[in-house]
Amino acid sequence: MGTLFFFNLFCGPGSGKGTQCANIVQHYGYTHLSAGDLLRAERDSGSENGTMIDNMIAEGKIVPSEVTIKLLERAILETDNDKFLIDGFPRNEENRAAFESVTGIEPEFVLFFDCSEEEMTRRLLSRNQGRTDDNIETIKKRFKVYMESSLPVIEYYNSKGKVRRIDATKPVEEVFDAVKACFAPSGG
Ligand code: UP5
Ligand code: MG
Repeated sequence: MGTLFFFNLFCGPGSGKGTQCANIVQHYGYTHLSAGDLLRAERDSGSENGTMIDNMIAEGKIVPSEVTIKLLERAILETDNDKFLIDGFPRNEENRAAFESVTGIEPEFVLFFDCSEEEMTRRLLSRNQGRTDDNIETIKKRFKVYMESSLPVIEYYNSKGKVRRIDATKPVEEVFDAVKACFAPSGG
């Protein structure tokens, strides 16, 4: 797959991943790969996996690795860019190990947006983009899955010194200032 530079944004639901990815794309020319957006597009395309993906998202559960990884690989191959930011993936240890063994690539670094559940809930409930998982019942399930399955991945990357933690409770512009500071040392 060649030499790719990529990093992950890996944080709770509603912490502002999508919002900051748009800023990073504009400022640094990365290609944004949102695993959630790819799964929603696959669901809406009438794919044979559509119903399964729809059910998993509505329950806040993690779609099997092979499905998500195939979509990410396809998106990586479809672009000429060699700089990627992967938003909302890997979501559990199995996702991470499978992606690394299939692609042979590891992130340069991982952005971790620290945000309280209260604030994330408030943002999700006021997003108003018609997402089937932005209701209080599913939001609670998403937090549970995040705490149980996703946080261990952050601990793994932390043990490798790859995590850059950002206070994501601040306004969008201030969060982006902190994001930019993370790019500075690596010359990104
Ligand atoms: N907002 C953003 N930043 C703000 C700020 N600093 N101050 C005030 N408001 C702010 O932001 C959410 C809302 O908050 C927006 O209205 C924004 O304006 C405002 P957004 O940037 O959209 O947050 P984001 O972190 O992207 O939230 P999202 O809901 O997309 O995160 P999730 O991780 O829940 O969603 P994702 O799309 O990644 O996954 C959805 C589901 O897909 C998962 O639950 C799972 O079922 C499935 N999935 C998999 O199975 N596998 C995968 O690998 C990925 C997803
Ligand atoms: Mg998002």
